[in-house]
Amino acid sequence: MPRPNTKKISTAFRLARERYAALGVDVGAALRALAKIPVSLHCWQGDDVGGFETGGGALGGGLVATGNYPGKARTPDELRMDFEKALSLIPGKHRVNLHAMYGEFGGERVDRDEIGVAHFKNWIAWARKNDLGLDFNPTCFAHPKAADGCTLSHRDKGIRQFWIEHCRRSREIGVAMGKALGTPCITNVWVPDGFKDTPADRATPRARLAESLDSVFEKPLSPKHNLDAVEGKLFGIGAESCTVGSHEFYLGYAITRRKLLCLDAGHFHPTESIADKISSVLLYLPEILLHVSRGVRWDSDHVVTFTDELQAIAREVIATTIGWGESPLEPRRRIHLGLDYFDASINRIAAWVIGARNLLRALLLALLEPPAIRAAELAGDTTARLALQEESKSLPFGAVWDYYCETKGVPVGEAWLAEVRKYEGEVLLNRK
Ligand code: RNT
Ligand code: ZN
Repeated sequence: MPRPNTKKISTAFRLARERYAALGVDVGAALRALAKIPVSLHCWQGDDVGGFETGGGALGGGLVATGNYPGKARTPDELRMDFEKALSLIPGKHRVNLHAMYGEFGGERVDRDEIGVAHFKNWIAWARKNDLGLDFNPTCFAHPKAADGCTLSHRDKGIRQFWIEHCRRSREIGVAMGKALGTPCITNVWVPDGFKDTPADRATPRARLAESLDSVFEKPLSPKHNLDAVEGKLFGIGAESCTVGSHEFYLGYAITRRKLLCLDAGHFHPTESIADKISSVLLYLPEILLHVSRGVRWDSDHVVTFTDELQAIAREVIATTIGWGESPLEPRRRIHLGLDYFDASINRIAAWVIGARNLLRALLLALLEPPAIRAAELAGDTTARLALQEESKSLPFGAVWDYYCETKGVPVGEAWLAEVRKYEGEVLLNRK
C-alpha cells in the first residue's frame, strides 16, 4: 500500500484546522494537550500474563488469555525489546505498567513475599534510558497460595499475612521506581478474592480484606514517589457468586483511606459504563486510575477498539477535567490512564499498538469537541446539543490524528503494521 505523503498530510491538516477553527476549536492547543497525556502500557499483553518467575503457577484468578499466536516474549530482554518496538509506533511519551511476576529472579525461586527492588533494577534502568515512567502491581494470582481463589481476605491468617507482605514489598518497589524516574509510580492492588457459589458469610471476608489492606498501606509513603490504587470488580470466572472486593467495597475504601480508585472498563455490568462514573467519583477522590479494557459479553479483556464506549470514556476524561475548571492541558493530574487487556490470538505488539493508538485517538476526538455543544446545553437547547453532537462525529479529526502521528515521528495510518510485520519476520518468528 502506498504511504501517505507528508505534503498531503499537511494539506489535509490545514483544511481540518480551518474547519475546526470556524467552530471555535483550537487544534494546536488540542494537540499540545494530547502530547501531555501519558498512557501506561501493560506489560502483560506481551506474554499472555505469564511473567518470569521460576516455577510459576497456572494463571488462575479468573484471568484467561486465549490464543497461541507465535513469538511471545520469553525473557525480560525480549519483552523490553517488544515494548520498544510498540512504543516506536505510538505517538507521545508514555509509561510501562509492570506486574510483580515480571521481576528478574536470575533462575532462583524467589517467592512473592521475598521480592525486592533488586529484582526490578534492570527494568528501572531501562525505563530511565527510554525516558519512561513505571507503574506497578502486586501479583496476587497464579500462585499456590491463591489457588482457592482468596488472598488478602483468606480465612487463614498465614495466607493473608503472606499476601500482605507481598503487597507491602510491591509498594516499596513502587517507591524505588518513582524515586529513580522522577515520576510517581502507581501501585495498583487488585486481588481475585471471591466465591464460585453463594457464600454463607459475605461480611467477614470483606472485613478481613479491609483489615489486610490497612496493614498493606500502614507505612506512609511519599505521593511524590508512590501512589496507591485499589481495583474492584463485579465477578470473575470461578468467582461468579461473590467478589469480596466489589465496587462498593473499594469506593468506600478509597474515599475513607484516600487511595486512588481504579475503574476497569470490564469490571461492571455490561450496560454500565465507567465513563459515567468518572465525574461522580472525582467529587470525592482527588485522583483515579482507569484500566481501559474491552469486555465482549463478559470481562474478556479484548484489545481496545474505537468503540462508542471508548469514545465516551475519553470524552469524560477530558470533559470532567474541564468541568472542574482545570486546564484540559493537565488531565494527568487527576485521571491516570492505563490499558488492561491480553489477547494471545494476534500479534502481541500489534495488540499494544492498536489499543494505545485507539485510546489516544479517542482522547484527541474529545479534545476537539466543539464548545457549542456545551453552550447549547447551558442554554437549555437540547435539540441543538444533539444536532451538534451528531454533526461533530463526521468532522475531519482523522486528518488531525494523521498530522499528530507524522509530527511525533510515528507511522501514519496503517503504515505501522508493515513495521510490526517486519519485526515479526525478523525477531518474533525466531522465538521457537
Ligand atoms: C483483573 C484486573 C487486573 C488484571 C491485571 C493483570 O480483572 O483487571 O487489573 O487484569 O492486574
Ligand atoms: Zn484491571
